[in-house]
Amino acid sequence: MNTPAKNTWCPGCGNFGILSALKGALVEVGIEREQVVAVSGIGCHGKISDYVNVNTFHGIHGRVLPLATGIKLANPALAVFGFSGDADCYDEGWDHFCHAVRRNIDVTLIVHNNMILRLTTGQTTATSQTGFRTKSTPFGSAVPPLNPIAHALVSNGSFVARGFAGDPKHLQSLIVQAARHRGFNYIDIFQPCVTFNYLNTFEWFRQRVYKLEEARHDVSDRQKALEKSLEWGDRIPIGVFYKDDRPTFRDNLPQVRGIPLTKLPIEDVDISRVIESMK
Ligand SMILES: Cc1ncc(C[n+]2csc(CCOP(=O)(O)OP(=O)(O)O)c2C)c(N)n1
Ligand code: SF4
Repeated sequence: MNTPAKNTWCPGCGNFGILSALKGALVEVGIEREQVVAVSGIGCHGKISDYVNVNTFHGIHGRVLPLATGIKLANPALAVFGFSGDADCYDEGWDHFCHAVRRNIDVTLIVHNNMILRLTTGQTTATSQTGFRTKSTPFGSAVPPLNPIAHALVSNGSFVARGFAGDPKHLQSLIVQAARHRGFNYIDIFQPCVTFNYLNTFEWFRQRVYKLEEARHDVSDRQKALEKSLEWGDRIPIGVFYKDDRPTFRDNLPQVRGIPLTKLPIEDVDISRVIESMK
């Protein structure tokens, strides 16, 4: 699963927990590496596509989901994983996220949520805590953070989960469940940035997180999941909030439901009439 690339993440970064959980999950699920595509965005998180030995596409900022969607629609045999940051997904890529959830695109999206724009050396993102002082908010962030889990739930998300990079074994089990589920498999991960986020540290999360499965949460109850998604403070839930089976985007698209685009013969295609019609 390793690549020859030199890992340049800071020692102790939460991204290591995600990388280790991902590798463990791919081995546990037993998908051949040729069948896996990892698409990543721009940021520290985006480097993950250099460190795992599968097919990879390091895209542009905020565009993980359009790329992942295209790959999956063209070749549904592939297991497509998207890796995004909180700014990459919840700021620059927010519109793509909203629509991927309701369309139920059959990909797994992993968001490395460190609650800060790291690669640009520390500004607030949509998930930064109110009052958080950064380069862009010297007097503290003035607005409440966005709640992406609640948003995914109210938009009919079919697999909605949250993990913690400080508990890679639990995170691995979430990625395994996501990889085995058909639909938009969304996992937000608390990923402490040990260099720039002095507030949301490993210790901060360790003191607060608890596992939904240990609290006997019913993953088929969207209403209860929504209640859980609003919990924030001394106790913060991680685990699967909600899961169901509903048709994916591809199932509802007659034009791509048949033979995959990558298998269609292209030798005899005549596009001259289309070109003519556009003149
Ligand atoms: C279109 C575009 N806009 C802005 C940037 C500048 N930029 C680079 S990384 C980044 C955000 C990084 O934050 P996040 O997605 O949270 O990832 P992290 O570095 O924290 O993993 C931004 C805004 C860019 N590269 N491209
Ligand atoms: S700056 Fe933060 S997110 Fe980036 S590698 Fe270092 S610890 Fe990780």
